[in-house]
Amino acid sequence: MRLGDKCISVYLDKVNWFDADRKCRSTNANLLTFENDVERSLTTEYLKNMGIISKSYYNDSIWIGINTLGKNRTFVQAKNGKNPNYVRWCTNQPDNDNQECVAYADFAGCNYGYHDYDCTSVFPFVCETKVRHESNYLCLPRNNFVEVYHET
Ligand SMILES: [Ca+2]
Repeated sequence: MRLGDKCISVYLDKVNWFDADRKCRSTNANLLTFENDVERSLTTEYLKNMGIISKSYYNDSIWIGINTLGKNRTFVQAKNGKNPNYVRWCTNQPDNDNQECVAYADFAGCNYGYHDYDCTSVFPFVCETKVRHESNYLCLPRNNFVEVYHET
């Protein structure tokens, strides 16, 4: 069974939220947002194996495609302005009116969740696209995307 239905591409260079969002859009993708807890767990394990977001520390984060820019503390998906389907905040997050972008980390004992953070800070990031069922290749271009799914 396929879970997540997504292709992801991991960028290790640390950039601010705006540059991460721009880079994903330039490849016809979007910054990562989790649709459910299974997808979150699978992706987290993959990223930990790559050696990112493996430390229990707010600064070992990746960017998430959710922000509250111009939204007066309502957090919406950057790709469509809609409320996220799934949100998992870390303890006591979001906590700061000056922090308008969302990052993901093993932060303050939350065992991986979202926290609001300064958009101009720099983190690695992950772009996502839908799996292309109409193609022989589920994730194109093959050198940019890996297929994230789970066989049962
Ligand atoms: Ca915060």
